[in-house]
Amino acid sequence: MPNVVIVMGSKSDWPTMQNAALMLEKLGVSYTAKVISAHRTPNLLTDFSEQAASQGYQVIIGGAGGAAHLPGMIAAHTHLPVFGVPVRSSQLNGIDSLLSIVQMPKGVAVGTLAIGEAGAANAGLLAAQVIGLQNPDVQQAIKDFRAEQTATVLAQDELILPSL
Ligand code: RP5
Repeated sequence: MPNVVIVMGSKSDWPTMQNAALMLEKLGVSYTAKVISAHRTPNLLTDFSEQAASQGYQVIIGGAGGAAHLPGMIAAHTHLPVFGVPVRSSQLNGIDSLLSIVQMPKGVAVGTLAIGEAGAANAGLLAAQVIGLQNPDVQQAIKDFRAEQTATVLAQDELILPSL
């Protein structure tokens, strides 16, 4: 069974959530992705969440837009860590998604990321960091990614300010 499962409320969330998948791939973390809706398929959501740990998943990433109760409802049914990604909505630009994911009442935790693509990529990164605690190869891949990112930024600086 893959280590990480990416759950999204609709196929329309995939252009955002694929950024989590790309990050997991880059860091060598096995994952799968599913469409499960908190309000359109509530029974499936309950079954999935209750069985996620016994299925072998270690981290769940939940992405949804609008009244985005998906990550919170998953977290209510499992002890696994859940990271929530607010998907940008057409009406309120994702502010509704952010507030409904981030503002969890005390006692059930969802680690909420930024709205949109950056949040999805960082959810993949954070999930990899959790997996990396027990997996030296993933941990090394994260260190390499960070070093590469730093080198890229330093190179940009040299490009912009050659004479300083
Ligand atoms: C949520 O409603 C989904 O997560 C999606 O972001 C939003 C709109 O879904 P569609 O109407 O595009 O299927 O359930």
